[in-house]
Amino acid sequence: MTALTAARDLLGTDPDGIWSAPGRVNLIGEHTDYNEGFVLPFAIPHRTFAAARLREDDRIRVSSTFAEEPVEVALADLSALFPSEGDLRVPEWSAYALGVAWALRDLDPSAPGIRGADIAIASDVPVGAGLSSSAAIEGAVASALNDLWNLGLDPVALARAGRRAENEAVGAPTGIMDQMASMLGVADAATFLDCRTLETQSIPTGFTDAGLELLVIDTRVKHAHSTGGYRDRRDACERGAALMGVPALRDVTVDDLPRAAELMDDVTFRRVRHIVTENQRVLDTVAALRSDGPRAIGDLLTASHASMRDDFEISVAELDTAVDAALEAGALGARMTGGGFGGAAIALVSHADVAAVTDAVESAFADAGYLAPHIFAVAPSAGPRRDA
Ligand code: GAF
Repeated sequence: MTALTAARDLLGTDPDGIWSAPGRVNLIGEHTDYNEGFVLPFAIPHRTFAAARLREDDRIRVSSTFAEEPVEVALADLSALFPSEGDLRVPEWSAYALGVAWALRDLDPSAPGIRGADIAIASDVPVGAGLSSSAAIEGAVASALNDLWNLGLDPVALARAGRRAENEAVGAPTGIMDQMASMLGVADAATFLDCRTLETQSIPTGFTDAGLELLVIDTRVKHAHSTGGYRDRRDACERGAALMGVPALRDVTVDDLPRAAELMDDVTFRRVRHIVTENQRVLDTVAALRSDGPRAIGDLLTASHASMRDDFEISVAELDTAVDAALEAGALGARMTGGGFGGAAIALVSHADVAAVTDAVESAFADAGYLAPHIFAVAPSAGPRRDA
């Protein structure tokens, strides 16, 4: 059964519509988003579907194929469920959806189109793999409510609502990359996003014409951004920016690094150095894609991984094994993608080398006694849409 059919079946009655939004991979630019820097993600073919139907009352009810029980609450009571009022009092999956409903309603609680709704969610985005299954839920629900409530919001406003859900409803201190990547996805192009201005440019990746595949290697080590490591890195970045006397690390350049080294302890300095050099690598990757094509970006991807492994220290042994094995078997470049502490790596591979790289990674995982990884190719794909 497809995820679209599963969402429709789960709703139980005829939906007013079915909407979907994609997950994402990040080609390069990790942890730069909340430092007001640059990122280059793209939407993937895996999608989350929301089948929805307006109700006569003011209650919102969300159900999902990954949970046994639906969650139902009055629209006006939504904020009482979230961490700003204490602990999260609903299952995390539902807080992504309910948080979006809360954030959209909060823009104008008296908007005439706002009513209760039943929303059923099903997804084929792997969960906990660093592919933004949460942003896909937020994008699908935001798209559904934007239409059903006649809000007329643009994709950036919907992405902002998704980020508010993540930060304030779920309590994960994330940036806005994932929501923007999902909401602004286009086929065959990555989204070059300036996280300070939220300006975007579509950058064609040219993978197919260059005979390349982008492989995702899901290590199956689950990660979660509402837990300590992500927040700790964010705190270190804020400390580094304060010591440099700038509003955000976006304002620090590679030339400023010697001064940074004098101003801060070694750990904070290495966190700062990752952000500063990663921002530069994003700019270099965009320039290389434009002038020389995707075969020219491999070394930048691999350098990004080294920086996350050694300076930002967010990799894990499984991710390093995936990257090393892929490179040894001929990948042009490889890196972990997403927030780290588990999740997935990506590898840029010539079409002819896909089987060899896949075999090499699978063997390395088996030799190390790790769970067998899930390995699949992804191509840049379209953003949200109404499917029915
Ligand atoms: C997670 C977060 F949700 C993003 O905002 C971003 O910080 C990413 O980790 C790291 O680049 O996906």
